[in-house]
Amino acid sequence: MKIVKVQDIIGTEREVSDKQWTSRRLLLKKDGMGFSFHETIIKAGSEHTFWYKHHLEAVYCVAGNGHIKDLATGEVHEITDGTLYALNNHDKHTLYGGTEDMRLICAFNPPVTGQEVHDEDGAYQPDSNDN
Ligand code: 9YT
Repeated sequence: MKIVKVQDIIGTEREVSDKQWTSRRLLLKKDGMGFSFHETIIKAGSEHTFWYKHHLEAVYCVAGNGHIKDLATGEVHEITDGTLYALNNHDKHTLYGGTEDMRLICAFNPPVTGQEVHDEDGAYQPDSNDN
């Protein structure tokens, strides 16, 4: 059994940030669960376009608020504590931080290795070492 405390991840290589978001990778591919598990903080008022072409992602909001826009349809959905969105079609989307920082719990399939960076499309490349 593994026990992971987010406070032990802060400031390590499992915490990745830019000015407007921070993500803490509680579980990565190397943890052997078949998915990765993250806590992502989206800053109030910020805007992010992501397109996980090679991953499926489920995201559950536990605090704060914001919106998500499906860039294929233009539909916008409110996100508050208790909302989950599932990018079951690798949906390209824009996330908008609301009036308070949004705290999101995310799972990725296949799992993120921790080495990925967002490319110009907001995607992470697939893991090339899939063994
Ligand atoms: C909200 C969201 O899509 N989070 C994804 C995880 C984050 N970009 C990371 O840990 O790489």
